[in-house]
Amino acid sequence: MKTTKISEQAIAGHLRKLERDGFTVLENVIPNDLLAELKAALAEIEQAHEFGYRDTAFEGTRTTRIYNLLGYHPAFAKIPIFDGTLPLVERMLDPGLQLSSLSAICPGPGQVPQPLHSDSQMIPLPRPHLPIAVNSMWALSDFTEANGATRIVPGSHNFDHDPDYDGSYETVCAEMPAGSVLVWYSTLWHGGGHNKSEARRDGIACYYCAGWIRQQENQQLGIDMARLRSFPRRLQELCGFSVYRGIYGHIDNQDPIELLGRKRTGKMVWQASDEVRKG
Ligand SMILES: O=C(O)CCC(=O)C(=O)O
Repeated sequence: MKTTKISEQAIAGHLRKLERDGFTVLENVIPNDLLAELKAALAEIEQAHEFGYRDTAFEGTRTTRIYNLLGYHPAFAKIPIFDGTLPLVERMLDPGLQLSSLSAICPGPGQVPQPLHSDSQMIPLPRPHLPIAVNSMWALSDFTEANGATRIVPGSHNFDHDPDYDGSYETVCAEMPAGSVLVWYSTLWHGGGHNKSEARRDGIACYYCAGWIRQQENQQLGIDMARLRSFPRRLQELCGFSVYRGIYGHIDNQDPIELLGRKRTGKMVWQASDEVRKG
């Protein structure tokens, strides 16, 4: 079987591009069978629920958005831990990262451009700052200028402010074929484009954050326990069933992974520091 794992060489190249531009595209990294599975899962949940269009300008009044995807279908569990992307994101943050949110973002025909924004603009830290979150957009259909591919202001991840909600800015369009993934630092200025085509643009945004800040979606409460127990361990950790650097996220000195019937592997900070003192 062909490996999907991103190589060290590819990671190094993408990190260079990310440092300069704030974004990079991993072209054709999603295997065809996974792409087909995700499209089928999206169609299945849309048939089962009446999601409809959203009703705010930011979310898009001609856009189908489905939040908390992990709660709806097991196929989506493959996205956050995909080895073609996660190792790159681990290098942009650190391996203690978490999944911040997983949502489908599908602007339909006639959807006007989304206001430009940065994904972490609600976090009250002076910019620029160290990386706190990383977003990625999985292209389930081709992303073209005509169907509203994500618009980007290259280099804006290093600006000292966020964009004005009604501002007009020079952007480039992140066009990519279906099966590709756009990755960007949360501080990058970007927004969905104008869908002037006759078809929907289907994407899934897989948003990660550092292990020491709050997740955007509350996955510990939003996904039912039976489903959480069925996830691979790494996904459970990303969903917040983990302890960052042996302290953040503990429950009564226990690792929350134990609530899912697993044994903790790392030491709590107190045990680790006692061992250091004992020499
Ligand atoms: O749809 C897109 O291309 C970007 C969406 C986005 O940035 C958001 O909703 O925060």
